[in-house]
Amino acid sequence: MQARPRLIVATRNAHKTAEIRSMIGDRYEVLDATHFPQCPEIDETGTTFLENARLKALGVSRVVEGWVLSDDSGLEVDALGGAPGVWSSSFGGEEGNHPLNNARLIREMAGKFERRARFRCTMVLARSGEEVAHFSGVVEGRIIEVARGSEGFGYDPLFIPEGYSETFSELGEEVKNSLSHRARALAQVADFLRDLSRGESN
Ligand code: ITT
Repeated sequence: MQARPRLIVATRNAHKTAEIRSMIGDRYEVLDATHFPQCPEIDETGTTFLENARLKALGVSRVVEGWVLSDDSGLEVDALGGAPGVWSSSFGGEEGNHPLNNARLIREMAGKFERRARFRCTMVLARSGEEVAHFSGVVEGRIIEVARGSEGFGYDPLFIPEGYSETFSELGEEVKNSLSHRARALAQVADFLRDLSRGESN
């Protein structure tokens, strides 16, 4: 079997890496920033998903060889004017603390009739410190009042995708990875890389 090309995900979020690996791990050897001690901590100082995705992809691709893919993602809730959005990871007051984030979301949504929300994911593909392309994916849905389910991560126990009656956490990995914001962005990345490698071999 031919060796799979390496795709380095510019993240330290093990859940993101696991989802990306489960979606394209048959075609790419998926590694992340935790495999490369030279990867810097990247301050996400942007005010859009694209700005932050660029900071992460370029920061890592300056110090690691090969294809680097970043993922900046978050939840936009209509009744909260699009919050937590770019600040999804620290909504509860502490970076990456999912229980605190979910507790704040439940509090802020208490008694609200308008429950529409969406997950958004922006990915930047980079190489040698240069952006090559960017992609984005969205999944529409709604926020429920009490967390349900045990799979996934982040806001998954509070989010029901459109067309379903269970949360991402209840639906589980296979269903989530067939329709999520991340799956939709990643499908475009995979098409882009496939077209590129076909072009190179012609
Ligand atoms: P990296 O920056 O290292 O990639 P991170 O978790 O800080 O990891 P982001 O800055 O992109 O990543 O923040 C994403 C946050 O949005 C994440 O912490 C969750 O709170 C939420 N989120 C993103 N995708 C999600 C998903 O598929 N399911 C549930 N919550 C998600």
